[in-house]
Amino acid sequence: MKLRYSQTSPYVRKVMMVAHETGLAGRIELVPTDVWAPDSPIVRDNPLSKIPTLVTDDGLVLFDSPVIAEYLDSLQAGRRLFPAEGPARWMALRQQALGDGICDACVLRRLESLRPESLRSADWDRRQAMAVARALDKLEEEVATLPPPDAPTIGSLAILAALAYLDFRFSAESWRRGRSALAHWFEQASARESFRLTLPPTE
Ligand SMILES: N[C@@H](CCC(=O)N[C@@H](CS)C(=O)NCC(=O)O)C(=O)O
Repeated sequence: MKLRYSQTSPYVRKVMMVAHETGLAGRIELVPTDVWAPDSPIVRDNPLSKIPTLVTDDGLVLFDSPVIAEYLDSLQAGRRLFPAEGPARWMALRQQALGDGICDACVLRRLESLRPESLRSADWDRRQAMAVARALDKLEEEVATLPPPDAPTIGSLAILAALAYLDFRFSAESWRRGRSALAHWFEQASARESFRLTLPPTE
């Protein structure tokens, strides 16, 4: 399998955590891909021009990260990261959506901050920052429903990737302030090997 990736993408990180948790990392050839480069080869595989993009051994091209993550999970015989059915499945998918949604808002903020100053919208930035703050407050409120460190699901991996992205790109904003239960959960859950093996570069 081939994964178009970048080391700084939180969606790639989630997928790579899944790859490590499922024991599949060794079967994935990593192809560094700059989606912003003119003529980026990503569009040959993914018309949406986004990473992560996975090309399976059968030549099927999969995107986006929830689809890739579920595909990898389907290849393994061990404990599933995507619960098969019932309330456990909906909770894991909801948690994944919350984690991915935090990443969506953060990535939009980051892109906005890279635009020329005269084109930036403070209102737009505030709207995304508020979405992140509300999502974090929701996680603090629901922390008892988050999977324990020794039984990860796609939900906990997505939330780990999102919180780590906040540390990576928005550390000055101190997401832990007023959210001590979530901070404690993160501290425990981020001790997993799959998290440590997927750290972004130090810039
Ligand atoms: N919903 C997608 C989001 C992926 C995404 O936005 N990736 C960013 C990198 S962090 C990207 O490739 N952006 C390029 C673009 O938006 O054109 C997923 O979960 O895979």
